[in-house]
Parts: sequence; structure tokens; C-alpha cells
Amino acid sequence: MTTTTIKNGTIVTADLTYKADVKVEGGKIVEIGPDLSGGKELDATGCYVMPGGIDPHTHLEMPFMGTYSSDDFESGTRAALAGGTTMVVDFALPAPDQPLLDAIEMWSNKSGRANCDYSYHMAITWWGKRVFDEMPKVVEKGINTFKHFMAYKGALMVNDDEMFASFQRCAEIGGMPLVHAENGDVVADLSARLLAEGNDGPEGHAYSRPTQVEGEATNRAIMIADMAGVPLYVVHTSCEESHEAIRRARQNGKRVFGEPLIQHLTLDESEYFNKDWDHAARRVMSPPFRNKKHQDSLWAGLQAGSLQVVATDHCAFTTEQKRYGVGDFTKIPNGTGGLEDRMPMLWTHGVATGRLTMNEFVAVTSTNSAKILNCYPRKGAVLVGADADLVVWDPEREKTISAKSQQSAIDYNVFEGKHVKGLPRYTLTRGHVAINDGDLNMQEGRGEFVAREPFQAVSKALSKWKELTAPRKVERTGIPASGV
Ligand code: DUC
Ligand code: ZN
Ligand code: ZN
Ligand code: ZN
Repeated sequence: MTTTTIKNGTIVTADLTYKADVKVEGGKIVEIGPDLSGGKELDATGCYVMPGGIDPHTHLEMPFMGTYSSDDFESGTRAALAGGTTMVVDFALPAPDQPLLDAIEMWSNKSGRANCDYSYHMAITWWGKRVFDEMPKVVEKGINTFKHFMAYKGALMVNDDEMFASFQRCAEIGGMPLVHAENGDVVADLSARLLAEGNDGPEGHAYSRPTQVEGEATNRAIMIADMAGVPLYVVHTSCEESHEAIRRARQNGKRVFGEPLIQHLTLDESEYFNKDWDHAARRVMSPPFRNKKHQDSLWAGLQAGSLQVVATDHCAFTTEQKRYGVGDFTKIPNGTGGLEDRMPMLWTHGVATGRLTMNEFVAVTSTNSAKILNCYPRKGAVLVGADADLVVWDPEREKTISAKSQQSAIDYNVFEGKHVKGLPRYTLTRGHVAINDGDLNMQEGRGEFVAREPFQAVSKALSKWKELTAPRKVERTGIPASGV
């Protein structure tokens, strides 16, 4: 059994900052305290010892828009570890009519090469009795979150009746729905109109997905979730309209979560107006980047707690893949990378600027995801008994982000040229030192699936809702004869 001791560092968790050493054995944290020793010793002088990052939203080797995203579980988790992230939650995505359990099987095959631990969300890409019947079996397999695309009409999109049925099913089985909240009908209409007017460049993508599209869908999903008596997790919250809906729902006692992406926090819509077609197309993702007003709203949400986690939606396509959309922006594969850069970018633009405390940084990059997705304190914690998924964070280490030195398999980086200060000195995945003072030491296939239990809060919410809305039939007298 390998023993490692992290010495002379300051532990930073979501709620505490204190000096202590951490001893790791058999992949778990076994002791926290002063003056520990034993096994391989890692010097954390000047560093913060934090729970490894959890990226709750990635798409590795995903079939999408006529191609596959180019980072697989090997390169994707290698990028994750290089940036201090020790767990990813990916989406098992059934093809139309494909059984959910088949999709899990496919994803299990892909993730066999993962360098760090991972879990899955299940995407509900079609609806029918078969899906309804399979959903509890998905929960039994340790997948308790179900993603619904309200956009991608004609492909992944589910309609309101399907969403309502699926949300109610989630409530019955202890699942939590996730939504990609964009009004797919409006997007399809605006896209067709833009193309007809000859507006076929990447900027058309941004014009076709205004913030109202996202705000409307977020409100709708929140109300449908409320009627179904189930919590709701809104992925890639990118604008004030969506954030406002989440904020209001939470104030009213609804259990609704919002997830900004590091891309939306730090990159803006001007990227789509770059003269270089490739530059703009490489940044096409849904929802698109927004303006400063919306970025400020997202930062404020992280500060106030009305938005809870920072993800990447890592879905990387090469320049060659992006060029499928020359002459028609609707064919540009949607997605950007960010796994390696999420934590350094958030530290640089969040902690170093004073927008976030170090403890808030840990909360939004790790602990909150573990709690919301139900794998805390195995993940997201520096506690005895927790998995030794740890990052020893050096606030003085710096670099300029470049595709030339990244782990991702693609040929560019949307953060190219950005300077970051704050990087891992060591990253440990269940005790294995995968990043060692800047050197990579991956163990391909080391990653394990993290099963997550059903949500307790769901059935309680359901019974409250049933109580409030149980139909009462009115016994009437004097019913008039039906007239014609
Ligand atoms: N948005 C993207 O940009 N890519 C993957 C899927 C999504 O919703
Ligand atoms: Zn999405
Ligand atoms: Zn996504
Ligand atoms: Zn090892």
C-alpha cells in the first residue's frame, strides 16, 4: 500500500483554512494534523492543499453534430489532472431509440482509459415507455441525474410533455433533472432566418441564441420542475435572465442550482466578431459567450451563492471539425474545451482579483458539485476517510496558456495567450501523484466510476407537492342539463 505525506502546506476547504499535514494511504486520506511523516513526502511549502477539482459537466468522445468530440477519456482526464481537476462527470448519451442501459455500456467502454475518477449523467434524448421503465435501473447503476436538452430541435431536443413526464419520473425514483435551457424552437426559427438573409458566419450563431432564449427556457424548466416536485440543475447558466430565474426560484424555496462555465465568466461575445473565421468558429458553443453585463451577473451569483458551481462543458473539436460549418454556422460543431484551464483561470480571475475567497473557490470548483451530485464527502473534501483526490496549489506558479503545451488533443485553445498565476504543484488522484511538480505521471485506466445514491430530498419535495395539489372533486348540486 502506497503511503504519501503532504507536508508544510495550508489546507483550504470550502469552510476552513488551517496549517496541517495530510497523510494518504491506499488511496484515502488517513490522517490530518501537525508534523506527520511517512512514505513519499511531498513538500507543500507556500501552497494550499485543496480537494481536487470536480468538473460536473464534460463531453468526452461524444457523438455530436455529425462527428465526435476530440478529447476522449484519456486525453480529457489528463488535461483535467494537469489543471488540478480529479473527477469529471460526463454525459451518457443514447442515440434515438437506443436503450439507456446500452448507452451506459458504451460510456463504460470509453471511460476504461480514464486517468482519474469519473461519473455519468444520463441524457434523456428521446421519450417512450422503454425510457420510463429503464430510468430506475439507471439509478440502480449509480446514476441519479438526468439531462434534458431543450434545444437542438430535430436531434436531442425533448418537448415540454416529455420533460414533464421525465421530471415526474425523476421525482419517483430519487433522480434530479438537469436542463440545457434554450428555447430550441426559437433558435431554429432565428437560425433559418439568419441563413436566408445570408448571415452564415459564426457570428450568426450568437445572433440565433439571444439571452431571452435562455431566460425563457430556464423559467419554463423551473416551473415544470416545481409542478413535478423535483429539484432542478440548470447547466451552463450564461446570462442574467437565466440567473435571475434561478435566483428567484431559490428565494421562493425551490431547490434549483445554476452552473456557470469558466468560458462564460472570462470570454465575451466580441470573440464572434473576430475577422478570422477560424477564430470565431472555434468559440462557437451553446449558449454563446455574452457581454460584460452578463459576466458580471455570473460573478455576482458565485459570490452571493445564487450560482453554485463552475464547470467547463468541455466538448472539444479541432479546427478541421469546426470547418464543417463554412457557409452555414448551424453546422459548426458546438463546443469548446476548458478542462485544463478551469481552475487556473478561475483562480486568476476570481481569487487573485478578490472576487472570490479561497474557500469560495474550493466550494465552486469542487465541494458544491460533490454535495449537489451526491458524492460528498467521498469527493470534494479534505477529511479522514475521503478519497485522496487532492491538489497542492501553488499560488506563485504561472504560465501563459497555449495550445502548444496543452494536454487536450485539439489544435488550439480558446484561452490562448491568457496569463494565469496559480497552478498545481501536485495533483493526486486517489493517492497517485499524477502531476508531480509540473511533470506528468499518468496511470491510464486508473480512473474508477463513482456511483451516486438517489436523492433523499426528492421524495420529500414530491409529497409536499402532492399534498398541496391533490385534486379535490367538488360535489355539485343543480348541474344544468347540457345545452345545445
Ligand atoms: N453545448 C455545446 O456547446 N456543446 C455540447 C453540447 C452543448 O449543449
Ligand atoms: Zn448543453
Ligand atoms: Zn454540455
Ligand atoms: Zn502511484
